[in-house]
Amino acid sequence: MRIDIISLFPDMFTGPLGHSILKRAQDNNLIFVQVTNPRDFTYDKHHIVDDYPFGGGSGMVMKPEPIFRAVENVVNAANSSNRRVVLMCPGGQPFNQAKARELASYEQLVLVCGHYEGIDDRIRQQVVDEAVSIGDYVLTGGELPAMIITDAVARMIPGVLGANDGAQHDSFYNGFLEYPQYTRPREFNGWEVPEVLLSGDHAKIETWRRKESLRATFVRRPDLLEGVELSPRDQKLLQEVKSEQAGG
Ligand code: 4GY
Repeated sequence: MRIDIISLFPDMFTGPLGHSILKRAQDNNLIFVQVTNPRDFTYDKHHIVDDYPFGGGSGMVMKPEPIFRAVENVVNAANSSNRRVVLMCPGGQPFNQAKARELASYEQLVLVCGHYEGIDDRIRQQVVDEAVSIGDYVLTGGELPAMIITDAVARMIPGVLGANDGAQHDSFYNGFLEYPQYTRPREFNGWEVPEVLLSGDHAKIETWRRKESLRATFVRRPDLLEGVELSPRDQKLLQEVKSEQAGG
């Protein structure tokens, strides 16, 4: 997969893209990520990328031509019709795990980062396929959202998390929160690891994990259980959780 980020501040991305799993994924050619600066697509002497808003008002608006040319350039470079041009915008579709999976299915993603008071709306109308929001708050630019989307999308690509593909085991992959994890030592400060995890009984461990996944969801994010069709086994486990939570 190829991810093109259109941003006036390419240096902001060197940290997140240059470390850990995203770095390894790029080194292994599982993803190709490139940041393109619209300022490199200005032809005037001062490389102007923003201007005053028509109709008046405070702040500056990003001019359409540099963004248009930057997108055109990366679209031509990828030469794939299987692409999505996505605008980072608080008014967009909510970004969640389902959206990450959807975006991971494209050969090319073009993430457009606005800055200042926003971008000329003709870009949104004519160039952008969809706007996406990472949450109901306003940031100073689309750069942090683009990093978040790159991260969440990249880890859906087979091989990015390693050989034993972890994304399938995620909380949210099956719609519930993750069960608790433990590692050595077995006892720390007098705090013990749950006995069942040391039992070696894999069926018992699987049932415990499923139940604790349901418990975490019921306690912390009950909204995720609304309108969900549970298997008979999950219904039984959730009933146990509910009586235990009521009692303790
Ligand atoms: N929230 N989700 C967001 C954002 C900043 C428009 C220029 C968000 O995705 N993007 O806050 N983006 C933009 C907002 C003006 C800065």
